[in-house]
Amino acid sequence: MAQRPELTVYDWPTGPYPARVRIAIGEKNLQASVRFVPVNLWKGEHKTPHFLAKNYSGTLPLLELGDRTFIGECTAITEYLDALEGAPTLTGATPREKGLIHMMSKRAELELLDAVSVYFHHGTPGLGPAVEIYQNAEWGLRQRDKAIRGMHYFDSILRKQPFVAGQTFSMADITLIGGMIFAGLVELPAPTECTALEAWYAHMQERPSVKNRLTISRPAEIPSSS
Ligand code: GTS
Repeated sequence: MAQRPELTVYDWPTGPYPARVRIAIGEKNLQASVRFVPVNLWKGEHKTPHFLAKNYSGTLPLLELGDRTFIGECTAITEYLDALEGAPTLTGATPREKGLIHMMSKRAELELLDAVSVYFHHGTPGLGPAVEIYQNAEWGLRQRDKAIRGMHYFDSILRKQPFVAGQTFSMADITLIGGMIFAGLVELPAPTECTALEAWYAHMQERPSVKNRLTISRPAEIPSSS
């Protein structure tokens, strides 16, 4: 049996970006290889010098490998996890699949997830005054409008195909799920006419990796050795 990697994920379990990596871990069935370390966003623990030394961007999630290499950015972490064992299942096997999945995942970030995030940090109280040292409400509200346009865009895509990047589930679906989770947290519902997007999201929430993402970090599930 292949040696399991020693992996540590620093995250905040309910966060939409951490959800992306938790879902990828579930899809790849790597739960038993991962130790989760909570970093409290609401207390600003992701902005301390100690954490910034690990991740310059001061964001979660962050992956630490056994040799103390740190990999930030959900896309990079997902690509790492997908390449670990056997065939990639989330980031594409052929050059065409890889290109399409990366493009659609990036669009899901730009047009929805990141836009909702900016809305949260600028157009709402965000993480509170101690953490949000600069806010620009107008910019936040513009990003909220961008997110709504993004929902319409992905609705049009999902009218034509079952998954965000084509005929199979991929990292692009995970990124859009992150966007929809964040939209739910900030009470930004999809416009009622986005029925294909809503149907896809209901379908996604039935996947075990999505359903169980919050419970994969129970201490009992962390192996002592394997
Ligand atoms: N581009 C980064 C990625 O893809 O990993 C963005 C990560 C990100 O923004 N993470 C959020 C964060 O650290 C976590 S959460 O909002 O989803 O819980 N936010 C805190 C901040 O101050 O930006």
